[in-house]
Amino acid sequence: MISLLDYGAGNVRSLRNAVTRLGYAITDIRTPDDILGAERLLFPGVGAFGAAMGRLQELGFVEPLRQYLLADRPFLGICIGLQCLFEGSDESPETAGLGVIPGRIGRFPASDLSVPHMGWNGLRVCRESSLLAGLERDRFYFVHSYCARPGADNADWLLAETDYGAPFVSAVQRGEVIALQFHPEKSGIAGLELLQRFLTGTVTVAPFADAGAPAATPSPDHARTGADRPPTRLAKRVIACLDVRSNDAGDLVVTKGDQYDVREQGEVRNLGKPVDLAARYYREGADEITFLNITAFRDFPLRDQPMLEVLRRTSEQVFVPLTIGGGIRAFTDADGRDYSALDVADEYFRSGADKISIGSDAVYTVEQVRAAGADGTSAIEQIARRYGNQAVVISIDPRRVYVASPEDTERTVVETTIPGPAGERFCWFQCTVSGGREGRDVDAVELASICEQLGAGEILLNSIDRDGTGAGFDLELIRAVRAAVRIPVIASSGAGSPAHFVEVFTETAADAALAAGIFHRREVPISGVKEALADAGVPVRAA
Ligand code: 1PR
Repeated sequence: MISLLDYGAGNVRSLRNAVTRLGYAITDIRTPDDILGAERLLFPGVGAFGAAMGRLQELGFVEPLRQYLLADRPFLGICIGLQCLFEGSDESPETAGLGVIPGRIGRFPASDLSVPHMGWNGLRVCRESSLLAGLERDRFYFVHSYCARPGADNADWLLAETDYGAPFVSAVQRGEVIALQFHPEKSGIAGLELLQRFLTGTVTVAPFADAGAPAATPSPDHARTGADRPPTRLAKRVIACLDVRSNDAGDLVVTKGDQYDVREQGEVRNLGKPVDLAARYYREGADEITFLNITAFRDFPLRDQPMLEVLRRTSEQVFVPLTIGGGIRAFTDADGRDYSALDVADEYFRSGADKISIGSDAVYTVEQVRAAGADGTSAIEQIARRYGNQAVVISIDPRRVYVASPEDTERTVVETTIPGPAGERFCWFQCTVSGGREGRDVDAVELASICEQLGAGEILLNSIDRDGTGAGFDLELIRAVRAAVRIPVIASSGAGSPAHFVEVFTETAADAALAAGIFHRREVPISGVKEALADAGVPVRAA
């Protein structure tokens, strides 16, 4: 029997789906006694450290959980579920952790690395464990801004470490108690394999004393047999994007526009069925899948049951991160009932999304913040507070506006190598709303920067000029936005060949690249993109 400690603070549907897919039934922990009665306990932490520990306190779970752990009973903690095992965290300094592992969790320091650490990274396994045997070369999906560092005080727990700047603790194990900083339920086949090993209860680990470096080395590296292996590297992500809408016959289809015009001879282009295509991209090695409900700006997404059903069915068979965008905003329905953007996001998360993406509403929010400051009520702030920053993606739909001189506008201007129609050498990137139909007086650089301050965790950077053209990504746009934020940036729009992916990763600091048309039309397989990247020395997760 598998017991799930879902303390109701966020989205654990992905983990439920993964466990169910592996053929196990889940029982939910509802009372403190359920913890002590559990046979195998899964603790998927979501949200912030303080919120997670606070919730455990409220529910009376802290003491039984400590007892369970100290009795060396089967336990798998994930992400915050690892961090809570420590004494405390700089994320919520006033809140005590479970204190089973000595030491504190700290934030990734300021550097030129994006934070959150988001995406697929490797493990340096520090001791023999059947949990990770044969998986040492795989990459796993991480998303976190805080981490534990390996040191003498946690050496007897350290199972694997990962590099992002300095090494951090990516897995711990002592006896039956295991915790992972990464998400096995979002880590494709390797992640499912690891989860299966825990669920079947066959995991053994070499004791601390067996694993050490020669006893003559009295350093904190004592147990770190992996410390001499090459550093791990965060892979650049390749994302498949599915723009979804109803066609004129009312069927939900994947479509793709040319500069956002999805009609061909009057008809909405139909490039396939959303669930089937997403499953295909998962099998072919996409690192993430993104759905954009592209007409949700005019229809109320909670009415769009087929779209929610697409998400549910996809999340049951796709075990990499799933993002959904479209229509996340406050809404009043025909009966006068009010819904907040958070209500819409809640439903998307409940249906299987790991992240949501906000387009038009982010532009209106930035206009308001510019005029009156932030007041904590925007969709970005509300959703980040409940689900964590990493769950909030901002989708920007900019279009170039050329100016003769930077003085001609108050917006952020770049000098461009692609002159405008009248030979202009400067441009700014104007944000649009409603699927590119309306331009606003906000530029992409300012938008990204303000959204980061409000709590967004990632930027999905489209380009209406390049969308569907196959002419390559807009490198000038990507550089300008990338330089303004520390959160990850996904380059989107214009991919026409594997060389374009190589270009965007070697000539900008984009963290991920997203494409639609070339994958839908089977012009290039995802594996072809990854091979080209690997040949160019760009770190990628093998397809
Ligand atoms: O404004 O919060 O309701 O969100 C609407 C979302 O739908 C936004 O994320 C917006 O980007 C998207 N959207 C709206 N209309 C369109 C359209 O095409 N008519 N799709 C649209 C934008 C952008 C990418 C695309 C890449 C790669 N699609 O996702 O797939 O440009 O394409 P390519 O590789 O073929 O060049 P809200």
